[in-house]
Amino acid sequence: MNNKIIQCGNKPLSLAVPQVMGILNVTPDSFSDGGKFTNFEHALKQVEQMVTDGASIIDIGGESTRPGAKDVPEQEELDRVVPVIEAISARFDTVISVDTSKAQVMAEAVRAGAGIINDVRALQNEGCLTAAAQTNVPICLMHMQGLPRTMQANPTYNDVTQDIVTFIAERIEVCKKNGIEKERLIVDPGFGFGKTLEQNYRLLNELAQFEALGLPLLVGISRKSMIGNLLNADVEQRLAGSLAAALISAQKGAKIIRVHDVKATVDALKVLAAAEQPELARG
Ligand code: 9MG
Repeated sequence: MNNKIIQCGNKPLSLAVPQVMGILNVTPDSFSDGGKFTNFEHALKQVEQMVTDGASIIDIGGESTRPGAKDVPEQEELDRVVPVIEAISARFDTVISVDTSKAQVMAEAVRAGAGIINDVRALQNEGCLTAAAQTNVPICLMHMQGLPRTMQANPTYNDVTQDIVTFIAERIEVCKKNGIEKERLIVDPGFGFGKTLEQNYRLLNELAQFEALGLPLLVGISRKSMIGNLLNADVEQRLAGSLAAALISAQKGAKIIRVHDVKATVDALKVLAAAEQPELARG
């Protein structure tokens, strides 16, 4: 059920083996690469590198979701992401994902060529269910407790993994009632979004429980505080921890891994694949 091909607009994407989603933030304030790719040409170069390195999806965000991030007005977000999506769509044969929680941005981004909607608010904002239903692309429903500005204040759960599985199961039902078939959905526990360090690692340990939802699982841990705080490492020193988390996620069933360091992650996943199926190992 989870090893399927998903249709991302006009591009099929096989999830038979875990796919790497490269991150392209077109924001001046993102936590890990903040501001580096706001320049248009620089953004396209970064996409070219990520595609060459083996990313099969590029996730473009125009509003930072890091803890404490400020809201961005709709027109500003549109101005940041739509031209970049149009340019990538014209130049590269890659699946484009739009990281947004705004209905109008979802609609315009898909029109411009996005093949996945990645919503960290799981379509809870006004108009998003309708906007997403009117497209034909897959939608990633991510869990977040609270809002980016305050979410790390005091996250509380009865059972972190089961509470999140239940939340996502409820969102799947809401989607179905609003005309979004289950087959179009991808699920994501939302590492770092309203979770303590211990809750994040419990969730990682128990990731296989998301299989019960019967949908592809997306995981984003790359360079996050759950790596930095555990290792006492600055953002630029989090590669080894991020790779370990990517491999654990893949072993526990993740089909899409959202990362900054595409080449290193692709290499690590190739080693995992060879160890899992030595008969397929080739030089
Ligand atoms: C936009 N964004 C930042 N972190 C993320 C994560 O873990 N998952 C998804 N789907 N999107 C994310």
